[in-house]
Amino acid sequence: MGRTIAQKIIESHLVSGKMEVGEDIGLAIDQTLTQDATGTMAYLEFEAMGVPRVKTQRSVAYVDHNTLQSGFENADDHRYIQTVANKHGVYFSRPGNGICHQLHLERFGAPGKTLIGSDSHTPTGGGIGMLAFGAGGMDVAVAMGGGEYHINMPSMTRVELTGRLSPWVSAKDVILAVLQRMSVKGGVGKIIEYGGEGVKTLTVPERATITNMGAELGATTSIFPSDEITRQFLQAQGRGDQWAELSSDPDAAYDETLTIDLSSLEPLAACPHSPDAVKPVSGLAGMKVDQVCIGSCTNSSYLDMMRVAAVLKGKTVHPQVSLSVACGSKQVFNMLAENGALADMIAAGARILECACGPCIGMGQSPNSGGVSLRTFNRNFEGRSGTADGQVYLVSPETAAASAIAGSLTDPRSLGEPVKVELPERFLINDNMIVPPIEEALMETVEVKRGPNIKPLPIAGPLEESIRRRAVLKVEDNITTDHIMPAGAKILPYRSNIPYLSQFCFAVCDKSFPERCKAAGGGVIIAGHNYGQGSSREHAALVPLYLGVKAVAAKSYARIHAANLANTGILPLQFVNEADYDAIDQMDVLCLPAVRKELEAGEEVTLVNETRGITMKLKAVLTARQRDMVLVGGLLNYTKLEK
Ligand code: MIC
Ligand code: SF4
Repeated sequence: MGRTIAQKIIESHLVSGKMEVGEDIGLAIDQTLTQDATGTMAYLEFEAMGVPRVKTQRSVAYVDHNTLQSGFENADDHRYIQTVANKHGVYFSRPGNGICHQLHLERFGAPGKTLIGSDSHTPTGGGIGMLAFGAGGMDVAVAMGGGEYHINMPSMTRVELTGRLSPWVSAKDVILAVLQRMSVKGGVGKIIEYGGEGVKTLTVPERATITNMGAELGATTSIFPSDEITRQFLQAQGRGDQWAELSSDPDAAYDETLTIDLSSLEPLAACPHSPDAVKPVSGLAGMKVDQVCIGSCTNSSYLDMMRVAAVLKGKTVHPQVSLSVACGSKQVFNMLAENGALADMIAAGARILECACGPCIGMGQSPNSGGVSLRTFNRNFEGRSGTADGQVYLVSPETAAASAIAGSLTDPRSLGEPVKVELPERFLINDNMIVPPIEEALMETVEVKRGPNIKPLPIAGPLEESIRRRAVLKVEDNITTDHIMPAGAKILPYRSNIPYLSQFCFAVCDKSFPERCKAAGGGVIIAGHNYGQGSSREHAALVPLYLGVKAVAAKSYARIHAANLANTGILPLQFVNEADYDAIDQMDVLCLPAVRKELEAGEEVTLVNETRGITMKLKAVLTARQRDMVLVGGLLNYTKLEK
């Protein structure tokens, strides 16, 4: 039988396991990326492994998240990452160069390669035909050391694109339409492959917007074919030699197919507080807007920015609106500066930010109390903007720009004649902000500089024979990693200081959690479906570990978070009978009397709710390898033992 695009790349990188849906497979990884908010941990973990030099074809360390330096912490972390990267064979992208995913697409990504990144939006690379996965920092550290990356073999979903987008309707509306149909958990365990006639109407940056937000579907990754359009993009980046054609076989079998008629789409918006709460802009039009933010790894390409500039040209941002714009990379920023588009934005009153994640991760530009903020970003989780009651809507750059002028949510189709923007034949190429690693022979001359904010990593011990702890927290469905371990300008500088971070664990849902958990001597977290959706931050596992969390019992998990729990040595359990979720209240005393033996024997885990006198069964959400990992206290211990 024929192969899908993803199956072909998996086949050519398969190191262990069978390509059968649900089976644990180990892949060889060609490239890795890290960003600064997860990178400090990833490099600390890499150092702990004792591998002198990365073994990948290309590893890149980007600095794009923690760019507000209101104390020494972020600058120290940047310096640590720069020196550790330099020493161990990693390319370093200096602060100001741009957002990791945009940059990787421009300068390093290549069709047919595998990439893992310590950031959940790494699948942006799927826009160029890469098989790119978001992963926890420990997984990235292992891949840098030459180790396999493990996933469960996903099922294949094909999204058949027909027709062509109407004027003022954009790639963002395509992925919002997919989210509307599939929901934030509809992609779990799946690779989403785009195909059909509509593909050739979309440029690489547009495809990348779509694969980027596949993360919000919970998908393992998303991918487009690599075709003539991909070749032209790479050529315009001066990398035509890295192009390879990639398509699915005509008889490839998909487990599921969804058809999206591009011609029938209209501008859409994801309403607070979930990327799948999607409604047509036309139905919401007229809603007063306080803030508009344009940028992020989803929508900060040259095409996006040129369209925004064309809408803003000759206009003034509405007096009641604050508009911020951040280009995705220095390349984009520089080109806009040279062709005058930046001047059009400045003249209109846009607040120009540096090329970085910025407001997307709450690094500045939090909206006013209860403020309505339109953002071209990918996540609108509660509190993520830094304003607890901020109302964030996710929209396309066209909708964002039109609304910034009007002062209210505006359907861009009302602007009349569409703006015409084309990709350049040649992008402005200047890699002067990428520092290559020092040659191997001189490695010893590089001193890794560590600031006082870097505190030791918590490391789990071997799994106990039995666990008897309280249900220290009970939460609902769709809990995000932004709930578990919030980000934002005040907390992000402490990503390498787990003890400090721990004070904010679950602050969005329950400020008393850290104290209660510590006082109880740790415990078990009870959760609904899709627990841990969103980011790849392993801090959402490391911090609970530090607070003494031994296990999570949930109805289901988001992929990367489940892997991060196992990597840190916390046991991810799933209710065999979903209704048992209702048989546990917060602070009930729970006992897992034979957890270690049951796990070793591959049996279901028994949980006794001693407070209620009820016994139930749970399944460990672990592959055989992860089970061994949890038994010894996580991936670092496991990797050391393997040596
Ligand atoms: C995000 O968009 O949530 C982040 C911040 O980029 C995270 C990584 C992090 O928490 O550092 C992600 O998407 O993985
Ligand atoms: Fe940065 Fe936002 Fe993209 Fe995360 S989603 S990498 S915070 S721009």
